[in-house]
Amino acid sequence: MLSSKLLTLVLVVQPGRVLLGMKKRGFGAGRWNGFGGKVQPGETIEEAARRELLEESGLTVNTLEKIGNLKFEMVDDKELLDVHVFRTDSYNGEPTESEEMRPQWFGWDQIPFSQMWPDDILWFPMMLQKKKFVGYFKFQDHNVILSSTLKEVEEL
Ligand code: 8OG
Repeated sequence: MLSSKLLTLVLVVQPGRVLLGMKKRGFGAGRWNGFGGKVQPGETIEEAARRELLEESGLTVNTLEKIGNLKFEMVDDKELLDVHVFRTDSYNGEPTESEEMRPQWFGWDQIPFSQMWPDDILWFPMMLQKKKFVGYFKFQDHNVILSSTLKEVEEL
């Protein structure tokens, strides 16, 4: 049986552009991604999403929309990553570099998928179209997707 670890991921979207951060250290370093991390004991998933967004980008938000749920299995790792993905279309503050992330805006047609997690190219189009999705990806070496399922859903 795999135990699972709860994580969050927040995408800040504006008309025609999306904010990504270059992960400077730790898991996923060297990749562009949304903002997020582990849910701490005593926190709700949404509280964790807001905390990580603020810590990593300097932004606060009024509303976060649940947009996706992605599960990742890494070969030889007994822990399943259960990533709760949120989208927000408005924010407060200015994107600010943190120890963990260097934020940058990208046009919807200039998203740097070759420098992102390999699954992102599959679900970003749904996220940008505000379609909800659930996915499961089995990874080898953080780079290769061995098997996957991804589908649009009505509710999360
Ligand atoms: O706390 P830490 O930085 O290690 O959290 C990992 C972050 O990476 C968290 O926001 C969830 C996110 N993440 C994965 N896998 C993937 C993935 O395949 N694609 C994207 N876009 N984010 C991922 O853990």
